[in-house]
Amino acid sequence: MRTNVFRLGDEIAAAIEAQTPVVAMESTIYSAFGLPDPANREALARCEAAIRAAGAVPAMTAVIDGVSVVGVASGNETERVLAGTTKIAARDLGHAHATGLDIGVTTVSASVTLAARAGVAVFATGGIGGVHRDVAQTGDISHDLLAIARHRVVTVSAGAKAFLDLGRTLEEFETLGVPVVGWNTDRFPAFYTRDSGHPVTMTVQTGAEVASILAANRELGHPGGVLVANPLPEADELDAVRIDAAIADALADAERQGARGPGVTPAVLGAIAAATEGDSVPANLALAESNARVAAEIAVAVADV
Ligand code: PSU
Ligand code: MN
Repeated sequence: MRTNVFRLGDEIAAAIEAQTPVVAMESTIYSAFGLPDPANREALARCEAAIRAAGAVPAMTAVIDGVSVVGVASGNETERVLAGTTKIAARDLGHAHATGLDIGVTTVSASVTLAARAGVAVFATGGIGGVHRDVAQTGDISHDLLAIARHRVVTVSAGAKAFLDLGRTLEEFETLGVPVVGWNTDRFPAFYTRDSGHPVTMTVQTGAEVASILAANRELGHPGGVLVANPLPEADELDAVRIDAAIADALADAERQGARGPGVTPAVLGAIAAATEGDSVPANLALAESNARVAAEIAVAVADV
């Protein structure tokens, strides 16, 4: 039996020891599942710089040689992760270990699980998974939602991908008992656009407010995490009509390709990038960086509580 199931990167272990704020990051969006090369590298560099500039340490999660890692080292280890071709959700972590998987890129559900295991309270992503529009036929609901509900970690996201059923995604969060907190907004963002038309459950302006929600939930014994919904910067917003048309085409495309299960999200993201002639990519980079910055501000506040 392999003994090493989990490890912290050296810098993260030292940061946790010194009580320096840490922000966990997923790795699926920085792989070919999320963004084309070299946009993936640029996204990672911008997110890490934003986190450091705000006074926190970035900790990307991944599976490396069968070990679940929080804090992938820069250089060769990061290169291997960016080139990863196996998508790992929370339920896959055990199997990845048992088989000694060389590289696995972690989704939101896996990253939140590993952040909780590491004692890291804040996690930044681009957009979470959610309830798919064809859920009545497929039953497709991302495990991201249950993982966020299960672990006491703050997830910062630009809403959920616009190709999902956002109304039903929000209903699911209500069912699961997850507060959906708007960062300087009372509307749930739709990833490429700032307003999905759906309200959030509450609005906050500061990291301290989020830290206070987390602390209160802990004190009250309310389990699970908080979703912070951060709209992408106004300057990077895409035209809603254009993106809706691209999404409709992308969903039809993914269906034609016969994408199923974990293959659906990457197929649809690729088709949206093609349909918008790449305009979705800078928007994706800008929102990931903005989420990283907000997550770091929250992590700094959490460390202060
Ligand atoms: N949104 C993006 N890019 C991504 C993802 C979401 O813009 O790469 C990834 C995230 O890792 C998320 C996952 O956790 O897709 C959800 O996959 P699924 O729908 O199979 O649960
Ligand atoms: Mn799914």
